[in-house]
Amino acid sequence: MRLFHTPGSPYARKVRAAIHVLQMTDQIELIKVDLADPPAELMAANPLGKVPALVTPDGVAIYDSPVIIDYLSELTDSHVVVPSYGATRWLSMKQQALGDGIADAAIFIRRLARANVPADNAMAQAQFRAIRRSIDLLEVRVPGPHPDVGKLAIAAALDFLNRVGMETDWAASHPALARWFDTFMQLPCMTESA
Ligand SMILES: N[C@@H](CCC(=O)N[C@@H](CS)C(=O)NCC(=O)O)C(=O)O
Repeated sequence: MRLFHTPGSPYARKVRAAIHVLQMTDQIELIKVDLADPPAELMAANPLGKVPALVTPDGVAIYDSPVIIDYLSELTDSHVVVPSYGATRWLSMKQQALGDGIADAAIFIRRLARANVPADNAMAQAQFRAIRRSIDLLEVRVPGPHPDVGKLAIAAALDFLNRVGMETDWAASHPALARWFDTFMQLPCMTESA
């Protein structure tokens, strides 16, 4: 299988980390793409032109990141990354939505900045508030230690904020979440997928 990705994408990071947890690294070839000049193969696989996108040996394209992780989990008949049912599943799904949503907001803010929209613009400010509310919630509902898809999404999103230098004081003002993040980032799935 081939995974189109960029090293910097938080969604691709989540998928690479899931691949590690599922012990599928030797079955998936990582194809790094330049989103400024996306290859025809990526466009053929995903009409949205976004990464990550997975192509199976039969040529079937799978996107977006939650679907890829669900697909790989089913292939391996594993519920380690995507819990199968009940409260554990829904918490994990919800955490994935929150983590991906933080990443969505951060990416939107960066797009506005690239288009020379000032940071105090109402659209940007609404996205900053969404990120702050999400981080505040995570401080009172600190994620657990198990690397399921929810925790992978949250860790990938927080790491993305750190890497792009956005909301960089979140760790100082959210000590419980910062402790979780520091420990979680030491897991092999996170160090190996960086
Ligand atoms: N919901 C998608 C989001 C994917 C996404 O937005 N990827 C960004 C990179 S971080 C992208 O490919 N952007 C290129 C574009 O929008 O043209 C997922 O979870 O996979």
